[in-house]
Amino acid sequence: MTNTVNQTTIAAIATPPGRGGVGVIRLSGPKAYSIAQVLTQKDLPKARFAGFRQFFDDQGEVLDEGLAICFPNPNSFTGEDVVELQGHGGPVIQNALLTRLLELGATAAKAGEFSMRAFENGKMDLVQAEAIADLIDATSQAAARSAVRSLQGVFSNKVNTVLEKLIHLRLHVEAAIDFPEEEIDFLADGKILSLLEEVQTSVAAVQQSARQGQLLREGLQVVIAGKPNAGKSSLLNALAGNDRAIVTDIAGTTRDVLHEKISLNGLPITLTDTAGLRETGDVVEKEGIRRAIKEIEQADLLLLVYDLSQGENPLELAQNYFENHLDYKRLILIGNKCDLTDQSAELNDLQGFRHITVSAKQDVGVQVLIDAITAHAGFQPEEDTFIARTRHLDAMKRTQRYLAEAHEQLVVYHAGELVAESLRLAQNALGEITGDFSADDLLGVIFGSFCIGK
Ligand SMILES: Nc1nc2c(ncn2[C@@H]2O[C@H](COP(=O)(O)OP(=O)(O)OP(=O)(O)O)[C@@H](O)[C@H]2O)c(=O)[nH]1
Ligand SMILES: [Mg+2]
Repeated sequence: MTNTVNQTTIAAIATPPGRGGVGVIRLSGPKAYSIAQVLTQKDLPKARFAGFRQFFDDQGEVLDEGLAICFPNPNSFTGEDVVELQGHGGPVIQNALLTRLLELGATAAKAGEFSMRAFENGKMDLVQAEAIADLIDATSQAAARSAVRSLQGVFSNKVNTVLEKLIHLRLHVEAAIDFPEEEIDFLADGKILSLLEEVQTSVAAVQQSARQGQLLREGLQVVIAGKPNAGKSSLLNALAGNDRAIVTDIAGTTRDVLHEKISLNGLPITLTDTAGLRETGDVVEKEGIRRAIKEIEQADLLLLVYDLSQGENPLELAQNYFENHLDYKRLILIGNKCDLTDQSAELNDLQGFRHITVSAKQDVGVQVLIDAITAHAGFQPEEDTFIARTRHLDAMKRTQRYLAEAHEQLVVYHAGELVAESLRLAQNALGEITGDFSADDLLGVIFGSFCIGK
């Protein structure tokens, strides 16, 4: 925590743009009170009490009227002096009020600047600041609930518990190095090794929960591909539960890429329908196929659909089109139109590939497929799942790598100094999650993605 003292006083409209009964403008910084006083031409209300005030322009004309509420530092969202002005929620009046505050010496807040100041002043850590953004952006109840849990510190506490263990371990290692005559004995007595392994296990456990939280936040990209008329669009409709995509018996119906955001067993999914893959001279279709291949390459999971009634070999299809594009672990083969054959809907294995027979049209086997998709993602949200981001998982991966290095240096080489250095790097990587060790550019990236007024 840097505890920087900000000299500027920032202002922003905190409520969403548009019309509403109330519009809130936030002011934060050393001049928040004096600016609000000039604006209202009156003493400010008592701390945390709402006071009715008129808001004046530079000519002494009333711009708007409403409530002013003061939050003195350090007991405010940002930790600075904060004034909230609750006027009427129209874009013109809100902008006029904001312009007036800028005239009086405030600076327009950048995206995420209020949260950044809250972080800098130790009001919350990075995970909690990110959780606010995730809560606001949550697209499902489950995502919102887990964002609240992160905001309340569930994730941060887990990280901090591991950090404490890691620091404790480092103290042991540093002590061993400080007594060179006994260093080897120290390193070999098993205590350090068992502490290290305990830290590795703890990081793995947090990693496992964070992976669930990241899935909840970022969802899974699932792409449907296959030959024309295999029933790809029908499958998208069956999974989405509505008639989103056009279905006809004409081969080559879908030409463009089509995205649909859905939730399967609580897991957010972006489902993508693509043009049927075949050799063609048609320029439009060719472009559609080029785009389809691009989607396939970026998919977390590919559903390769084929028509059971055509007696095709799906593995040939997979090889023809995806040899150079596909990691086969990301593939489920789907035999569609089982209603036209004597096959029943089922999940089985086809030469090591997951294989499911369904009827998209008759909605047979679709739930089996849904379960296979969420199982593929390893999605098993628990009661206390917290929201997490790729950034957090990356930091944990690096932590694990440094811990593994420390383990090797300890067990194989008994090299105390190297163990210590790897552990220091592990601590830095883990500390990045909550912001204990965060570079300024990382902070810029994180807070820059927030919205203004937050
Ligand atoms: N009997 C039966 N017909 C199906 C099934 N699924 C799709 N069809 C039919 O197969 C034809 C093609 O379906 P689509 O969903 O448009 O196939 P597609 O793979 O999207 O085709 P393109 O967009 O042309 O690549 C339509 O006439 C569907 O009604 C099924 O499970 N059973
Ligand atoms: Mg289609």
